[in-house]
Parts: sequence; structure tokens; C-alpha cells
Amino acid sequence: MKKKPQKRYPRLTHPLVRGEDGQLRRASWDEALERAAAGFRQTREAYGPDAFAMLSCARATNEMNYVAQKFTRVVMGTNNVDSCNRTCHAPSVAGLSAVFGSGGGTSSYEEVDHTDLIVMWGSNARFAHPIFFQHVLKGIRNGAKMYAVDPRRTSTAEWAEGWLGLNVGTDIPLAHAVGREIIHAGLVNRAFVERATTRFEEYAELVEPWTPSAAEKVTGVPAAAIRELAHAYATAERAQLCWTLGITEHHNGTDNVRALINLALLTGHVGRYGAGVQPLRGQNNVQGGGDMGAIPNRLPGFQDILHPETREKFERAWGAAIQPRYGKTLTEMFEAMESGELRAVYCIGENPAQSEADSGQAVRRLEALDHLVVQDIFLTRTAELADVVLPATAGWAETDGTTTNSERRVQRVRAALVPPGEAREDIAIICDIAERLGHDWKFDDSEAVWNELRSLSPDHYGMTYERLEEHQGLQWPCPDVSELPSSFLHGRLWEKDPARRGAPAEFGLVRHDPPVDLTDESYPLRLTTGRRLDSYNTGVQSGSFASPLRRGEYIELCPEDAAAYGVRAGEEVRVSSRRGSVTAPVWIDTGLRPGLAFMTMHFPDEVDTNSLTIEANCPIAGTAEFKASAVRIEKLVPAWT
Ligand SMILES: Nc1nc2c(c(=O)[nH]1)N[C@H]1C(S)=C(S)[C@@H](COP(=O)(O)OP(=O)(O)OC[C@H]3O[C@@H](n4cnc5c(=O)[nH]c(N)nc54)[C@H](O)[C@@H]3O)O[C@H]1N2
Ligand SMILES: Nc1nc2c(c(=O)[nH]1)N[C@H]1C(S)=C(S)[C@@H](COP(=O)(O)OP(=O)(O)OC[C@H]3O[C@@H](n4cnc5c(=O)[nH]c(N)nc54)[C@H](O)[C@@H]3O)O[C@H]1N2
Ligand SMILES: [Mo]
Repeated sequence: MKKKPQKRYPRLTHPLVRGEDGQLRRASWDEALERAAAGFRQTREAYGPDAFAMLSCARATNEMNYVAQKFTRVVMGTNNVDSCNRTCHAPSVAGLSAVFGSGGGTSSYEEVDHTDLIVMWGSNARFAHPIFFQHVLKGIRNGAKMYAVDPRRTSTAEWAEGWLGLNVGTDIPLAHAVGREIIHAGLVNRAFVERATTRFEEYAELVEPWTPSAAEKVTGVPAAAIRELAHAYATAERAQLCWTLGITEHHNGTDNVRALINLALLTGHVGRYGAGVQPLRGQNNVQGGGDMGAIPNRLPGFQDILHPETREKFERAWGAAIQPRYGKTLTEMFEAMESGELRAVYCIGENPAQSEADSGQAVRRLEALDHLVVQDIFLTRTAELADVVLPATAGWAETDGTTTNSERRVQRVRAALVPPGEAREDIAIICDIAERLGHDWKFDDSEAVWNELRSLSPDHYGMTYERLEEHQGLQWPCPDVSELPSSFLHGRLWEKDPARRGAPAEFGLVRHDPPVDLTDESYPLRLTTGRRLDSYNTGVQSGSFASPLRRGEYIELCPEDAAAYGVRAGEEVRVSSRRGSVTAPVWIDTGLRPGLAFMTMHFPDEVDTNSLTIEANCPIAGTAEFKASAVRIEKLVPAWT
């Protein structure tokens, strides 16, 4: 089989603007910045502030995200700012904040070394979170058991005591059956449930029909395995429940998250050293981007926009009025492009033309914009659609600042490489556009931005650059400049004094709701999409390096399905969904089960996987159902050749 050459993206070294001939051409910084600013000014004047939206970069620094959201709120006057957190862990943030009042994972990586049980639920950390996975391995070496809950027998599952291979989109029945078994076996942590939670009785009633055998019928997981996981989790002294996109990238992602948190509430596996609930975040700084307010509903420090005193504090500091309502999520932005409500987008370090579900539709919507400015380090597919392209330095290795990881640890990053050509720092570019729109912000360096943030976010106040350096990073909340923060959250739930315990954690009364894109005779296969170790997201950054590991896109099938369709490994097939169609070679994976196919999102220039996926999304968090499409495959070469 001949392999298609893999695209290598050129690093952006100078600004580009769209010329009269419709092509992108080289421009001076002055011309490009003027074009960018003029388009934003005209949009605001003609259609008002909400016709503008910012996509902010989850790979760039906290400081850059702070400045990007400030630009959106102060210069453009809207809360329409979001990032790829929406395609990823927005349900985790929504679920955790509904239960605990804070959207962060509750534990530290180090606690995983010393825990007794680790559940990796919908997470292939061996591939996607290799550093965290080292802690899982350390925990296992120290005597912990690990369970993997994933439709595929993944590389992560190879280290597990047990693998629960459930049908895609049946996590709620499985979690409810685990919860019911814990209740029936008398393993509920009664003292914790009574003191620190609410709605237990309703929860117990809700899960009652989910006997292990009823759940086996829906999930495909043997009843004995469900019982084993329930007993192992409930009897462990300390347990870590970790999840990622197998839970969140569903049309009911937030409900899925709530179903898992319920298990931690039942057993008291939260708010103690070694016990906790952890969504392992996606990019290096997607946690920080949200913390910095680059989301439509929160000001920096995760402070609610609807809270009048919070708004006043920021209005005083910024000298501008802040809209008293939430802005649009990334999902809503794309809908508003369709209706014409959204006319101008400033896209910094995101590649939505290839990462959005139903990418054909996403590209059409981006093309229809009046004004698209893309600021990136590579000439992406999204940049190819832009009116102005601005070359930035990479947040990693070419820029000073801080980033925040999944354990809420803020760490310093430093410029170690000289950026190519005329590339400039993201913050400097945003400030130049702001200046052309009448806002003169003087930030001498990234520390000046950080100190402005510290003055407005109590959770970050105690983290000076000096202290971050001294302690090799600090975790939020860190309100005090002399004390060290706790490594885990919500210890308050264990307090005997109700005043110190604060608001109770609520059980989530969530119900099973199968995937939107149903399989039927025409589309009989369930396609789930995800990652491989050797590539990164839409391939823009990983595609530029020659690696002996990369092997392009495949549709992965189990041996039984390959035999049933009469296709061999390496043979090209047509893969079609209700939205689009691609051709891809077959890969045979014994970790899959009949009826389940897998593809990545890493090689969209060769095989545009997202032309197949469905845009159905979670009404609470806005995250699309990347994990469940219905497809069919057809042989391209007739069987008689
Ligand atoms: N090497 C590499 N590392 C990465 C990335 C990368 O592209 N490459 N991307 C980063 C980003 S942005 C993110 S968000 C993370 C994502 O990290 P992960 O979420 O771990 O990665 P995925 O492969 O998308 O999905 C995880 C697993 O969900 C399973 N799954 C699918 N459907 C279901 C379901 O219905 N229920 C359950 N329980 N599981 C299901 C899939 O089989 C898959 O193994 O990785 C980050 N790290
Ligand atoms: N089918 C399918 N689709 C998915 C998913 C899935 O599991 N399946 N997962 C979803 C998830 S979890 C995510 S997070 C999204 C990712 O979607 P995107 O964020 O749109 O995709 P990336 O490829 O990560 O694009 C990152 C861009 O940031 C640029 N960049 C990197 N560093 C910097 C910097 O410092 N400054 C600037 N200005 N630019 C920078 C890179 O060059 C690149 O173009 O994809 C989503 N799409
Ligand atoms: Mo992600």
C-alpha cells in the first residue's frame, strides 16, 4: 500500500494579509496590525460588541490568556471568549463546580504514588498523559491496584488489575450499578454521606434498578466485574478516580462526570490525602486558560461574572464596564456564525477548522465571517481561511510566563530559544492591537501581567514569581504570601463543625441517555475517536517533525469485523457517516470488540476524521460527542481482484 505523504506545516515567520486577488501575501507588521484592528473596529461599530469572539490558546501562558480575555472584555466589550477546553473538559469543570464549588481536580499527582486504588475511567493515560502515568506506575509498584474502564483494551489497560470493556456511551448505567452494589453491600461511608452530602436517598432510589445484571445487558460489562470494581473501590483505604474524554466528549458529558463523582461521595474518597477525583486535563495550559478567565462565564480566578461585587472589582481595576451576562461558548460561537450574529473572530493558537466536530460545517462557518484574524506559530488550515495571519512565538520554550497543570500547579516557563523570523510574543501582539483600538496597556514583562492577575484573584495572590521559583511551582488556592497551600482540595468536607464544613456536596441525579448518532442497518459500526502516543491533536505541532513512530491515519477494527467485511490490514476502505465520507486504510486491533471502530484526529490533511463526527453537544458544557458516531465501511477494491 502506498502511504500518502504527511503534511508538514511551515512555521510562520512574518505576517500575512489577504490581498485583492484573494490570496494571502506577506505584509509588514504595521499593515497587518492595522488590518486586524480595523476589522474589529468596524465589526463593533456596525454590529455591536457581541459580534466579536476570541478563541484563546490553551498551549500559551497564563499571562497571555489573561491578556486575551482582558482584550475581549475591555477592548471589545463582550464576554465571548473561550478555548478548546470546550471540546475537552468543560463537563469536568461544570460537574466539579456544581458539586464542590470549584472546577479543579481535587488531588495532587504525588498522592497517586501513595494511594491504594486507581480507577482510570475513559482515560488512556499511557498514551495521552505519560507523565501522570509514571505516577500511576509508581502507585502500582507501591502496592496500589488499577482498574481501566474503556470500550477499548488500551495500552493503559495492560497494567490494570481489571479491564471493564463497556459499550460506548453507557458510563452512567455502569457507574450507577457500581453505586448500587456499594449500597447493597453495606459499604457506604455513612458518616461522610450524612455529614457532607445531600440527596443520598434520592440517589439510592435512582440507582436501585441498576442491578449488576441489568447493567451488564446495557453496558456489556460482566456483572462479576461490576461487583469486583464496586468492592475494590469502596473497601480501599484511599482511592483515586481519574477520568478524561471517554467521559466528557459525549452529548451528556456533564451528567457522566456527575455519575462518577457520586461514587466518591458514597465512599468518602475525596478531601483526604491520597483520595480524590481527577480529570486529567488536555493541553499543557488548558487548566490555566480557564483559571485566567479565558472562558465565557468566569473572570480571572474562576470568579463568577454574574456576581455584582466581583464585576465591580474588575471594573474598577480595568476602568471599563463588564457585561453582566455570560458570553458565548465555543459551540455557541459556531452556531452564531451560522445565524450571522457573530461576524469577527480573533483566533489565537487554535485550529477549529480541523478540531471541531463536523468539520465541513465548521469550515463553511469560518469562511462566512467578515473578519478572521489567526495568530499562530504555524500556517494551519484555519490560518488559510484568515484575513490576517500573525506569527507568534511558541508559549513553550520561546516565551516567559507561567502555566498551570491538572493538579492546579502553577509553574514558570522561560524563553530558551530565539523565535524565528519576525515572530513576536502573543501578549505584545494583542497589546499592539488594543493600542490601535484606544487602550494603552503598559506591561513591561510577563511578571507585570501576573502581578495584575494576583491583585484580582485571591486564589493566586500568594504566588509571586519569586515564590514560584523557590518552591518549583505552587498549587492554587494559594491566598497567602507566606503559607504553603494544601496539596488537595475540599478537606473542609471532613470538618465536624458545620460552619467550617461549608456547603454540602450534592449527589447528581443523572439518567442514562444513549449516544445521539444511533447505529442502524445503514451505519452499523460505532466509531469512537481519540489519540495515539506519537501524535498531537490536529497534527499541526507533531506533524512538523519526522518521527519513525508516526504511521498516519487508520480505521482500526477488531479481527472479527475485518473478517466479516472481508478487509485486510492496510487495505483502503471508504468510511461514511451521516455527515461525511473519507477513505482510510484498515488497522487490525485486538483491543477492539465487534461493532467498535477507532480513528484518531491527528492527520486531518490526509483523512479528515472530523468530517464524520457529530456536532451534538452537552447542553450544560457545550462539549461535542466526538466519542460516538455511527459509520459504515465499504470495500474500495472489489473482492474478485
Ligand atoms: N500523545 C498525545 N497526548 C495527548 C494529546 C494528543 O493528541 N496526543 N492530546 C491532549 C489532549 S488535548 C487531551 S484532551 C488529552 C485526552 O486524553 P484521553 O482522554 O486519555 O484521550 P482519548 O484517546 O481522546 O480518549 C480516552 C479514551 O476514551 C475511550 N472512550 C471512548 N468512548 C468511551 C465511552 O463511551 N466511555 C468510556 N469510559 N471511555 C470511552 C477511548 O477508547 C480512549 O481510550 O490528551 C492530551 N495528551
Ligand atoms: N475527532 C476528535 N476531534 C477532537 C477531539 C477528539 O477526541 N476527537 N478532541 C478535542 C480536543 S480534547 C481538543 S483539546 C481539540 C484541540 O483542538 P485545537 O486546539 O484546535 O487543535 P490543536 O492541534 O491542538 O491546535 C493548537 C494550535 O495552537 C498553536 N499554538 C501552539 N502554541 C502556541 C502559542 O504559544 N501561541 C500561539 N499563538 N499558537 C500556538 C499550534 O500551532 C496549533 O495550530 O480537538 C478536539 N477535537
Ligand atoms: Mo483536549
